[in-house]
Amino acid sequence: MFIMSGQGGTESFNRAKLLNVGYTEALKDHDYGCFVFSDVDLIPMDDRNTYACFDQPRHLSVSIDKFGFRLPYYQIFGGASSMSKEQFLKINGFSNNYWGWGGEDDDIYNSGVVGNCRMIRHDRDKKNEPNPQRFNRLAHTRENMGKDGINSLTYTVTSTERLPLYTYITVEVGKP
Ligand code: BGN
Repeated sequence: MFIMSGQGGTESFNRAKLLNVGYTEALKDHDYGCFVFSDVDLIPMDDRNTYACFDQPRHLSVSIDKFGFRLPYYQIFGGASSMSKEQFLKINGFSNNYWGWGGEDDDIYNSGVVGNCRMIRHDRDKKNEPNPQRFNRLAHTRENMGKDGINSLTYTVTSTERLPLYTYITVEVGKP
């Protein structure tokens, strides 16, 4: 199943929370065992980059045109990644506390091989300014991950559209 979770309201963007919502909502339809988390602006260029789950969490978008088809830094885990249900629950999902741009993906990271992607060019959205607190939050991932994630996720679904190729849910995720 393909879920697109979009943030409603006018508060700061929270990418990681939307990914947690996608995971939670998908499980209401079926007991899925594998989850692929992808930004909407990323188009895979090579279908040998299998969007599936592996024995470890996998970073799928390892080579993006915007970054000259190279990893911008070794630990990057943003863009597109896959995790089994078991792997995801082991780390309690994504943190719910990264508001605005940056850092939420560094909270969990790993790497892969044939991940060429085109990134759709766009300006930074309003309410997604670089989050000045991300450096501090990142220093405390291990202390917080047990209580900040899937087990503390709160949100309200405001609309669900079942379209032919994907389900589009709009969700209120609260504010910082
Ligand atoms: C990094 C961001 C990531 C983002 C990549 C690629 C941070 C944390 C700073 C300690 N990380 O710099 O979130 O995916 O750039 O754009 O800002």
